[in-house]
Amino acid sequence: MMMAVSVLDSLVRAGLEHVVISPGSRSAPLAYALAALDAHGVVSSHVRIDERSASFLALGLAKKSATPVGIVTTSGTAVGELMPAVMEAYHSGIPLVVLSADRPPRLRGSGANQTTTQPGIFGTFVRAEVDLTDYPHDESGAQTVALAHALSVAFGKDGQWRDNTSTPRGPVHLNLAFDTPLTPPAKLGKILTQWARSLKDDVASDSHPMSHASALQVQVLEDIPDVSTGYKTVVIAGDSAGQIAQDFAESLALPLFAEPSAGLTGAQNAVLSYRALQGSELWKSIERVVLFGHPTLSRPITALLEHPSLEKAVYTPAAPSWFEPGQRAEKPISDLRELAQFAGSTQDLTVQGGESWLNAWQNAGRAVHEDLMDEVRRYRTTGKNNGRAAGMSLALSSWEAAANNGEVLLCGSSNLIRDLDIIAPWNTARSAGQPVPQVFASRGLAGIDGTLSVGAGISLASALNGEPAQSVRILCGDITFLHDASSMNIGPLEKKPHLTVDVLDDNGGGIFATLEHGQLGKHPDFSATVERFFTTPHAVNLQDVAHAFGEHNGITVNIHRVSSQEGGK
Ligand SMILES: Cc1ncc(C[n+]2csc(CCOP(=O)(O)OP(=O)(O)O)c2C)c(N)n1
Repeated sequence: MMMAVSVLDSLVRAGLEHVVISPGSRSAPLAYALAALDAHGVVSSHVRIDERSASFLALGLAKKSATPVGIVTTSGTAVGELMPAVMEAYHSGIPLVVLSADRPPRLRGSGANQTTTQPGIFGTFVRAEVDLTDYPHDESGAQTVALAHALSVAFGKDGQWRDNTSTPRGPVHLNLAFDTPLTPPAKLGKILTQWARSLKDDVASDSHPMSHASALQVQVLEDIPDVSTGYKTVVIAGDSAGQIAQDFAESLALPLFAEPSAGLTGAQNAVLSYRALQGSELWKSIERVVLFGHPTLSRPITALLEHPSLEKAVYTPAAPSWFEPGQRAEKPISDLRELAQFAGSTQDLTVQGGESWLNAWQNAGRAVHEDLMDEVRRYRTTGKNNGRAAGMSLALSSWEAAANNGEVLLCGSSNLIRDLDIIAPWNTARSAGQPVPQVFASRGLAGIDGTLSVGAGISLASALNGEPAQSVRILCGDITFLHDASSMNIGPLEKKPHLTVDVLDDNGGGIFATLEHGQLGKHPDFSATVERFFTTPHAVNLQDVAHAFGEHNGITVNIHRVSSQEGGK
């Protein structure tokens, strides 16, 4: 019990606000301590049966709150269930603190029930780990040091608890060995209450030096130098680039290619439907590329960033989580002034016809976007699904609903985020006056797993101390929805998220039709293989699935069916 209390105490003092827990006996000391903290409003706890759902819920909570979130599990396979979310968190730099309960060392390897090798189980996917077998009594102090290190990594701090930008943020693993008895003696109830109360006072009085967790890096553009050079430069804003990408592009009059989850709040420099301009004279005339964030959505952007004759730079204000040093072609630049010198200013640069570099791009993008909007309008009036018209139509509706209703938009992986990428109305007359919605996506590894749970986490991040849940709209395909359907199982004692899920049901993984398999699937020798092994049609009534989990779990599901008569698959 002492270890559970000590570890949670340190985490709360460091800034932990949310903990997700799944039931189990070995983790009982953590559960009882956590219950006391929850009852006194020190942390917000969330209970989920399925550890995979629990871990993606934690991922969503951490994504939105930009601070570490705890996940408590019992021993055995329960710990392994966390792997996908831990992998995603590692690659997208999201801080999670895994607290796995374990048997004491003398029982490990002995065939004891529900006992396996938990230390090191996450391999390279955690930024720090510690096996707490004797904490806080360990005489050598090594476990205390290792725990302090893991906490500092999770909270983005160095050993002196100053902001640390040299280690990437990400998940850490605390393995806690608990011996019997696993339940607190009855008299401990009062002591746990006192502890929770005093911890609440301490955290509220803000006196402890560890109480400020550094939020994930927010960069502000200040005094960009006068840049006299001019190159035909474009700025790419990949996932989690942040508003700095737009500010940078604006200050140098550069066109901006922004992915939906770039994290922009305004996008005056955005080029609509930018990827459709690949192959144009403008595209061919690009000389330099500046990258913010992690781009994953399109082959034109991948090709641009791999182009051997272009000069490329990537903005790295802190150690990035999404690539290893030396593994990318772009020059890493951490200083914005140096980056501005690299990019050059296009204020005075004109292209053929006398247009400015920026206007030429924005006009070309607008023209393509208008054509795509014609396809969307045609689909909406006739039901004819030409190409990705149905996907673009739904993506646009979800974006506009999110913008108008003040919802956060979460995009699942696969086609729809790419449809949104090409149809996003960043700065059109139609979107004038509309706020840009906050958009998230799990682009670390672009898995189709955990999407509903991540959405619930984003929604519940604000639900501290009785605050209402944030409205979140999820845009996803039918397979993505089914993959995580069991995350709609939210118990009656739990805080409810506020979710609307827009599902495009095209009866399988439509993305494969857009990849090489689509062509092969037309060949009689391969069509059955492609359908069964890639598309995976499901024959499930998705609305029934949603209903099965109950009307009162805070989730509304809208199914948008695309049948083959409409030109779908
Ligand atoms: C966890 C995981 N498993 C498998 C994949 C490979 N994959 C990518 S997209 C996709 C199909 C998604 O189908 P759906 O959600 O219906 O979206 P659509 O392709 O129709 O847009 C699959 C299986 C993945 N990205 N992640």
